[in-house]
Amino acid sequence: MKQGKFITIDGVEGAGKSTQIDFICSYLQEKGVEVVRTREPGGTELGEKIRSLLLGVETGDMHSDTELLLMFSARNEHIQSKIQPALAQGKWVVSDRFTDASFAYQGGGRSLDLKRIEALETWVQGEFRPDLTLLLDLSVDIGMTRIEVRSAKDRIEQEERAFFERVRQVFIDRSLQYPQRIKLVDASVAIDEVSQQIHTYLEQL
Ligand code: Z5A
Repeated sequence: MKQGKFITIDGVEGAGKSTQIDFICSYLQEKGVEVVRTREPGGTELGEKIRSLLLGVETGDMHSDTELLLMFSARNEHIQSKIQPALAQGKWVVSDRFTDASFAYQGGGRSLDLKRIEALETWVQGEFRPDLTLLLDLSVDIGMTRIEVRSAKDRIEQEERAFFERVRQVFIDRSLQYPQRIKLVDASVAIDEVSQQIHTYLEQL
């Protein structure tokens, strides 16, 4: 059976994920690959509704476990109804964020037990993991400066600086734990230089 590749891109706010996904999709399409671009939380009709609940400031306070479970509920829908069917058709799927974000934001940021997140990962995904994860790394300060121009912050973006430092640290820890899959990209340099690093990993894939 034909099987496409699953690429995810992650990192702290303002790391340049959206910018680099444009590059990744163009690059793959030039190679004749059929690409499905998607995002988390979201990516499906139901997932986008869950995203509104998760990120909407009007949602107000939410227990950290509820936040984690909603992330995985949206993810289950995403995998079952969008990602796996596309891969089975030989398409490549590029997702703006995936499970590493749950480890970083809910595990690091919210200080939830990483073992409990692993249990949910196994429940929802079994052995399913991305073929390649590009982790765009840069300091929290630079990332914040890049998104300062935006009008309003979402529910999670309103967290304090220490939250995002913990998020970044978990991302880095995971890139050291899974070096075969997670490639750390220096996202502090110019856009073209970030794309160049990503290009090298895409060629390897
Ligand atoms: N979340 C979670 O908690 N748990 C989970 O399991 C999952 C997600 C899956 C989703 O937000 C939120 O959900 C996120 C994590 C949480 N929470 N927060 N906070 P999102 O992923 O949709 O949005 P985001 O994280 O806020 O991403 P972003 O801020 O939109 O940033 P970005 O896509 O990485 O960056 P960008 O839009 O490409 O670039 C930002 C600006 O910087 C823009 O003006 C660019 O032109 C500029 N830029 C980009 N690259 C460069 C370079 N290299 N140099 C200079 N300027 C640059």
